[in-house]
Amino acid sequence: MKIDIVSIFPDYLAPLELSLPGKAQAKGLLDIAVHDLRQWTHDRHHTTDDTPYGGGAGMVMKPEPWAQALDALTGDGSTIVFTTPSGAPFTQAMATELSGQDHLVFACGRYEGIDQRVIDHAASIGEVREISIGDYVLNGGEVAALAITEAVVRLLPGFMSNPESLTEESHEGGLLEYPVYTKPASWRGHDVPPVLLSGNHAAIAHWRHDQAVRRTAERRPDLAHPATLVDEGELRLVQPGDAGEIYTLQRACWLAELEANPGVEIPALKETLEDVRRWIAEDTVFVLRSGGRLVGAVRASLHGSSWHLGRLMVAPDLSGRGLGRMLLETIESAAPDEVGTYELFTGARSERNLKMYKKAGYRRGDGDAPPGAVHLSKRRR
Ligand code: JEH
Repeated sequence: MKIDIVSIFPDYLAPLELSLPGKAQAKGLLDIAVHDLRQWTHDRHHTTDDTPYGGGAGMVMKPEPWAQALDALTGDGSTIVFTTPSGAPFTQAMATELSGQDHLVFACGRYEGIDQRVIDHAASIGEVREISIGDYVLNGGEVAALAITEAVVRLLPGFMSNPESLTEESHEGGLLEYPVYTKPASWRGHDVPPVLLSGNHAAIAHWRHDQAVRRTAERRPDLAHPATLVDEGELRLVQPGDAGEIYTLQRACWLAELEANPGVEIPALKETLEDVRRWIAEDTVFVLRSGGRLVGAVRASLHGSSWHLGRLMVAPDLSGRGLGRMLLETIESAAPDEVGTYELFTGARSERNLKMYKKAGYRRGDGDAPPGAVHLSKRRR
């Protein structure tokens, strides 16, 4: 792979040419060259910026030097990457895509960015990507080009010393990593979790998966959980747009509950759509979709060290398929670390629910239940 990087601060990227992917460069797998944009200026002051048409703060990079740089550096099959705050968010999938190209040219802007006609021109001579490395403001595109280069170069065949670690990482919309430990087993009063010293490989795998799920739910609610993808459908954290369907499903489910428990006050049936919008924003809520249809949901909120579960619902036509149990396990595993007890209420005569909760390890709790309901609880294992 050939990588050309153009910047008015080439020193910023100079280490790339030498050290970083040194091994790959030495093996001839990779050739990185950094270029000073000013070599394509022709005035005495090597001017690269000018005032913006239409007014406004700051300066804009002039088109002529950029066009000359791109014309000089690109050829058939070049991919031209503009790092820009208004680019598409950089992902591991993009790194994989870029690592399959023969030639990348990074255009690193400064000031308020590059005259749009440079990007338009680039699209006529190569494949253009406009990429951002995240929603924060940098002073120029160099750091972004550096980050993208590092992510791409480590994917090149023969670059990473241990190819196993590449196949293992499926960071594309997956779970975050579990925490890692090394010797000593006890350090400054902090012990390595005993399961990791147990030699029980199944228990270790289970613990690591559980840690990964918890971390992901806590830190990255935007990520889909492959752990929660099942044959029957897709289990995801709720989104604001789910409110209407939850409202409708809730009315269907708790009407059946009212029939099973005549005379019981059922808050779920008194709620407005606005109420649903409020609690899906406040609580931890998972929804289950099947073929695009919302067929299940569950919610929980933290009260001290207790995880209060509720609104476990499954579309009546899909009952008896283990979907409720799956929602229950999901909301349990999304509980934060400090949770010691799961608690919930269900109808005293809701035989099906009672059976499922009992099977899942729930027992009659000592909490006050509203009339016609029972309080159930379970210790976290
Ligand atoms: C920054 C290339 C070229 C600074 C501000 C504005 C944002 C907000 N993830 C990234 N952050 N910044 C860059 C980047 C990438 N990739 C980046 C660059 C250039 C990349 C010049 N700059 C500096 C720069 C204007 N602001 C953009 N807005 C609020 C969303 C505020 C306005 C442009 C250029």
